[in-house]
Amino acid sequence: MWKRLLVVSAVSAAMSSMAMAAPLTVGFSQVGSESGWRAAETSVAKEEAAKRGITLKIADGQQKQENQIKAIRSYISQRVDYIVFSPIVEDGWETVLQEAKEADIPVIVMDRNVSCDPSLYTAWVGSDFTEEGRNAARWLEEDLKGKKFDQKETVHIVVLRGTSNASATLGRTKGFAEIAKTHPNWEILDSDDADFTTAKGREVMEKYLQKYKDIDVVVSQNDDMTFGAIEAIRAAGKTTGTGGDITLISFDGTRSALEKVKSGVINVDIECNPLQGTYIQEIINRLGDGEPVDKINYVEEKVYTQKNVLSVLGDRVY
Ligand code: GYE
Repeated sequence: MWKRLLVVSAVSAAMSSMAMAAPLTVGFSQVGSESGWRAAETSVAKEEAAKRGITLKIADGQQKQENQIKAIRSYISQRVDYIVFSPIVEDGWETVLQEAKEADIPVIVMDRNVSCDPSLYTAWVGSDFTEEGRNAARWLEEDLKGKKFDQKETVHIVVLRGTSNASATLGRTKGFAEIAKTHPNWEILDSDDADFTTAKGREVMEKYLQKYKDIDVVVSQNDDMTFGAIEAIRAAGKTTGTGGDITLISFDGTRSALEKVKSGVINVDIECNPLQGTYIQEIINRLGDGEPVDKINYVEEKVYTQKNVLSVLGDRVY
């Protein structure tokens, strides 16, 4: 009898340690694959998961909120351990996040923000997009100092915005506008959503070049749109960057854009850090150990110009 009991408890101890060692499953609902930045974010998430033996399920939302909602629902029914998602837009997530909460699955929001009640998710990791917008304007303030635009002449600006209602778009627009408003000679001629893609960036820029004779500054809210804008500007016979006809401000800081900062084609790139996978891993570890986590987690970011770009290009992985 005692022997049997011992065997049974040894077996159940082994089973529970096996259960404890069972790999975590994380369901990741990604926005899509619109940009180089997005590709980097996805590959970092994969690398981090692989390093730690996490089973990572990825669903590509293909730029549609309804696809992301479907993916989150399917992760809930699969009973994954954690749900991570990068929301295409800020609004409209209440119902599905309530469902995840009722199923007791922690949700970590990544990169862009959601506007709903924060009790519906466990933590958010991403960028301070408004500060990124301010940084772009601060750089422009400095750059214009001592030039003909300083105080007097009008600076004609166009803005290529990202996806409509995405927090990256909203924040960068707001931060830049906040500072632009304080300069009576900065005139924002136009701004349109160009969806964070090269094709749209080119299309909107072509339209602006036909519509406005004098464009002094282009603020392009990601590198991919910037590449499209460069093509359109060159096709119109103009130059960009250091000493060029049009000053080019970009966001993201992907390797291919930083190469263009180095060669002077892009004046400045406001970094947006896509390495959130590393931060999320930390959060998952803490939650697993029953430790508290911060609700809001900002990633670190810098501003790159020709002066400091070499310091980062060497070991840039994305
Ligand atoms: O800037 C852009 C992308 O949400 C921060 O989305 C992200 C933005 C990034 O596709 O390139």
